[in-house]
Amino acid sequence: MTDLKQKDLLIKEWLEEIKTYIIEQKNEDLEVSQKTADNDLVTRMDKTIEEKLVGKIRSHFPSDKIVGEEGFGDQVDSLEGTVWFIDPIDGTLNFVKQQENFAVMIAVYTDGIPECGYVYDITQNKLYSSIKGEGVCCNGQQVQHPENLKLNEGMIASSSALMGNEKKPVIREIGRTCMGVRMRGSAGLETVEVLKGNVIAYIASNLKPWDVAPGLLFMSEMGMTASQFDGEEIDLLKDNSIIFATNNAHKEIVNMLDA
Ligand code: 2AM
Ligand code: CA
Repeated sequence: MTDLKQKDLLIKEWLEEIKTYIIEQKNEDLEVSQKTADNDLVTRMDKTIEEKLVGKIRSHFPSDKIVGEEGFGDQVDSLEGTVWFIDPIDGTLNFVKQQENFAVMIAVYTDGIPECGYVYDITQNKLYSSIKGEGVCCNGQQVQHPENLKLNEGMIASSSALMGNEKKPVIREIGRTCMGVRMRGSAGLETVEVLKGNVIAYIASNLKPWDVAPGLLFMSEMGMTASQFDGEEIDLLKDNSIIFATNNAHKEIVNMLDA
């Protein structure tokens, strides 16, 4: 078995442990607190899950670097070597308010090239995973490539922050050009909607590296396009405003954003 396959199995084992932990803890006090704003929350679970994952990575791969949302990782200013991206709970507001529509996310990159990525929809029991070159699977079953639809042939996903931003009316114009807008509140799960073909694009502003790291691999494995709003490559060392889309819809969205 290759090192990458072994790593993939190990990560999947860790994710199963995390799922069991979340299910066990779900009726306990989440100890919710605010970070940068009223709707930017963190819970005891976000912190504990990240701490657990960082501990496992450090014990198995001590020379790798870790970029994590809750600060248990490293200060990373270069993508040289192997870098792990961890979002212990993506969609924390959903986790607190709905106890569903959240995901645990991990991605591993070496010298800026993706190796593997994971988005685990815990309550739906659906693990989306990818090893570079092998496409994307859901619970081990290959996800089929969606049709390369144009903007007026499907719906888009976006964030409420971006859709409600009065300084960016073009986003609502994009929303009117397509068949409808859906907002799920988890960057990872919105990305999954794109690769399944449920929406033709996900457009969101100021996402953190851990919000997009697995999705970037998923998009390339599905032959779809991922970029920043201006069409430039996504940079995993900074915040990015991103478009994940079918190739046709991507071209139209970049043109509209540029107009
Ligand atoms: P999070 O739950 O891990 O913070 C919500 O539209 C999506 O955007 C979620 O995936 C959320 O990730 C992400 N996001 C990134 N930055 C955010 C912020 N400052 N406030 C709220 N959500 C943010
Ligand atoms: Ca998070």
